[in-house]
Amino acid sequence: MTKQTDTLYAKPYEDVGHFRFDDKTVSVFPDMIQRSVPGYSTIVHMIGQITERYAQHGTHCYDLGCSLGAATLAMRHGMGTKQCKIIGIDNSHDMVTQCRHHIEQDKAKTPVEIIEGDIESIALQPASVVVLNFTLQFLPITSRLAVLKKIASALVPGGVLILSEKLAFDDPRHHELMIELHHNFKRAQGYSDLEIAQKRQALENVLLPESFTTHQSRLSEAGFTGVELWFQCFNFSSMLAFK
Ligand code: GEK
Repeated sequence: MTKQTDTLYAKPYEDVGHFRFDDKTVSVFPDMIQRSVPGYSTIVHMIGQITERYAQHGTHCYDLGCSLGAATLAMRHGMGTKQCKIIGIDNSHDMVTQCRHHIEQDKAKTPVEIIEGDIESIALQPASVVVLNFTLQFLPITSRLAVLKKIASALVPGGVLILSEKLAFDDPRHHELMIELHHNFKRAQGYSDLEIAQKRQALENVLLPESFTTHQSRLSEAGFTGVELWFQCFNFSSMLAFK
């Protein structure tokens, strides 16, 4: 993937507006997510390893909110020779166009289909691995249970959901501490205080983080039999939810 440096919030804006997954974001996305999400590469790499363990012959594997297909490709390469079909879904037209291009350049054999659609309304086929890598956090809170119920009922026995999310913390001191540590991480990645502040403002009411306990109880309510936090760095996490 080409890596153009993310300077979207480098100049001061009178009104930063809401963050959008448009062509400007797409052009800098690999750099943006890499420098903004601590542990992103590790998580994507591990999605490949978890797929290797959980993908079941003759089922589907989904990457919901696939963006440019990083997790889709990790799944494709982790799959080995198992005969599965991978489906990536994203509701950003610009993301989907660029994602299809990336997938075409990859020569692995597992079939991949990239669909432009909304994960709230799309129907799912029987699946063994479903990935929501930093996507659920962009859905309205009131829609999240229904999406998770749909995933739980599509998963075959022994299937798994990999759910990566930015977290909130119940204790306000811990919540602020994690935000501060994350901002230090971004500064160390070369983002200025202005970029950090404007991006934070743009994501206000767009990215809605929740606590691990909230995710855990919603996942149980949705029909998952167990949930484990397998990765956390500051306020960024990834969970496994088992069917
Ligand atoms: C990665 N998983 O690189 N339906 C479909 N797609 C959606 C919806 C929706 N309702 N809402 C948001 N999206 C990727 C990173 S980015 C995370 C995921 C981030 C899509 C949105 O268009 C975007 O591409 C993606 O979810 C979230 O492993 O930018 O922090």
